[in-house]
Amino acid sequence: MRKETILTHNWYFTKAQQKEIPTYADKAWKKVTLPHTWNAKDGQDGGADYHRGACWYLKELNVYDIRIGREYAIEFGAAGYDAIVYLNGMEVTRHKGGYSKFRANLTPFLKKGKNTLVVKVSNEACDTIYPQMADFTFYGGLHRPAKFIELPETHFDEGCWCASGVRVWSDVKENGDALLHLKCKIKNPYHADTVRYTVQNQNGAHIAELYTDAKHGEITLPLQKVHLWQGILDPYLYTVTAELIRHNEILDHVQIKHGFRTFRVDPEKGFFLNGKLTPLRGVSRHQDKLGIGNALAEEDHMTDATLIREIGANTVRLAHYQQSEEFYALCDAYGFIVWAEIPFISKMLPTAEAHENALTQMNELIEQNFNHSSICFWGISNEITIGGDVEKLTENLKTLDKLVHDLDPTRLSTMAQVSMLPMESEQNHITDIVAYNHYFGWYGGTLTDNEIWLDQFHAKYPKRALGLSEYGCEGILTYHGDAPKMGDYSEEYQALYHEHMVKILHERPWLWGSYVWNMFDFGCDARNEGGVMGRNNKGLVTFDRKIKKDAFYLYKAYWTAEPMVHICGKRYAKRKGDTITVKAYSNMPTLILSVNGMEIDKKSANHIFVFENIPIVKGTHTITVSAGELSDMAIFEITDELPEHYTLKEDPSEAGVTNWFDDKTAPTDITLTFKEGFYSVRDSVRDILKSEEAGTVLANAFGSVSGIKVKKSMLMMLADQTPEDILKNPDTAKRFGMNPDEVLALVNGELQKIKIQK
Ligand code: GCB
Repeated sequence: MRKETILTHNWYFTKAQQKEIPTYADKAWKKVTLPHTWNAKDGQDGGADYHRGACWYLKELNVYDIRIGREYAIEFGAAGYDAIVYLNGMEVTRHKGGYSKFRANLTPFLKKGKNTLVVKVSNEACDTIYPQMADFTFYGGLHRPAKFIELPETHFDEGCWCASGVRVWSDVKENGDALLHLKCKIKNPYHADTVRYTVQNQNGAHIAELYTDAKHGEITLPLQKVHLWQGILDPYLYTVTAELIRHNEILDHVQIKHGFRTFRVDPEKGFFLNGKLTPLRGVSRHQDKLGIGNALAEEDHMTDATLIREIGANTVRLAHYQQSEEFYALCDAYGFIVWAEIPFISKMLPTAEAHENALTQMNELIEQNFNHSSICFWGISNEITIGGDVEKLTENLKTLDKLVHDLDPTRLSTMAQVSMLPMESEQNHITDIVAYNHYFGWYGGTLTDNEIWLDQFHAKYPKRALGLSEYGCEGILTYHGDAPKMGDYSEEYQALYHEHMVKILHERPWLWGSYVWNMFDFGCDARNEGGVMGRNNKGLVTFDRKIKKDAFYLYKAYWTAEPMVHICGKRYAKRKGDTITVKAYSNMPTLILSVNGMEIDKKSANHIFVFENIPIVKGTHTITVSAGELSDMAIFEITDELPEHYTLKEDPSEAGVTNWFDDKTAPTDITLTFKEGFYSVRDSVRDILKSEEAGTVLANAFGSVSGIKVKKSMLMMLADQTPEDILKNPDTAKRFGMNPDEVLALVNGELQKIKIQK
């Protein structure tokens, strides 16, 4: 039988560069436990300056019993991003990609007694691994668990993509009968080896037992009236056990959970689960957490899944990369329909090697997660046209899409488009279904632009299934007010934004899916927004998972049936004036408002209850909102002045404009000049931002081509790019009647007037 040992303790770590493969850890090395990242702190504190480089891990492996014929391997849940594994000074394997599982076969290098395992892991910027550029921290390290595995000579074969060796899928007929397909791959089978598959229902009751020869490995089991996996309503899972048998002995075994379900997407009607229209309404999850980065413990995954269950989401987009296998398993168990994706995001690299990396990551994502019944969609890219519709992009996307279908004919491919990609773009016809990221009402535009855009697309392409892959708005718990407005970062505006969105999405069941960006605040060391460094604050829950923002309860009211009521604005604890407005979210039809125990008002509403003009005097008051036994309470203090910190004071020069090119004419000469000592489009954004003036040029230019107000503080996200890279986008340049070369020459001309600041 296979044996697995989790290797958590007694790892040694150093950032110091090594001239040779280290053979021991001296005092300079620090003892760490896995999962581990070296960016837990500096990847979240702002400044776009977290440590990106090669670091080293070392661990002694004591192996006393090495048996001929057995295979010994080490498996890493993930290593961010480029890892080379050495055993006793010899290179065993190299793995490129920061989020997928991989194995190193140690057998040829392993000796009896003490062995030294060394892993060099690097998150240094490089041009062969995705992601290249994105709004999140690229945490370096062995950030998922590692296992030492001992396998019999003949075993279920994980192949080169580290799959489980057994595939389980099913066809469910309308009458509830099903065909369960079982397929395995065996390494080194003998001719008489057999495989036994057994199936148990969720209660552990035995359902079936069947055998096939190991060389063939494939068999189909007809089952009558299966208990369906019904998403969050009833995520019923069967267990399939595959055992490899030789003579009278079980050599190896693998266990897999399986949910019987069917799904389809109808462009005109929406998403169907088991034949029933089930509009997918949910959230996206970034995995990282305050203080620990992406080095999550099992209970961290559990906390996230439990919060997602609490809010009532029936779908999760696991963005923007492969997440840990524990989390996909939790999605199976909790019934979330999953969109899983690879980090082919924002910027495509033109080289064959980089494309190979995208394909590798897709192979790994699918092979490693094929058996998770919760997954319905494979995402091939996110906002990939930001970097321009560069040569080979369409071709590469098509190869990725083909790979998805070759590897998995049972699921749909999708991609998340950037807002400014024109509806007419041919990129919208590559995957089976498509979705857009829109931030109307946050980065620009108005709230109603959301439904206008969605309805226009749907009217124009009624046969193209459309989803909203991202929408969201920053909400920082410090800022409050009665007149929230776009861009004020207040908890109230975030709530208002989502009130609009939840309603319009509810009214459009034909949208196959929608995903709040994001369930949790997350780390992006380059950000500096709303007075908070290093973080994207669009979460419905804080980065530490400790506080649920008001918008969380809005969705809970819409999406869950268990009676709940929530008073908004508890953190807006000091109020001014002789009347107040109390807002509550609830899934009850009628609520009663009481002030200091006295019933004041009664209202019936649809999830959002606004009690206006409630007379109040100075002092502290207890506000209660109730429905029968159910109630929530808040304390508000009425004062003469509101605390200053309720309003964010931002430097107005921070925000760029979106019409910078309007009064400019295209230059006749598009040759780029590079006067020494002056900025140009070939300097990095990081360098350009050192000058106030040059930073403003950049914010204005980027804001104008993207159509959203781009703040200087947000530009650090592009720190290592040059304006030349970014401004190549032909779609956007057209808006000003120019071509990308003219846009570039214009911006370059402006930058060339500004002296470089040291
Ligand atoms: C997007 C990106 C996502 C960002 C988000 C934002 O469109 O896909 O990675 O974090 O916008 O918050 O700006």
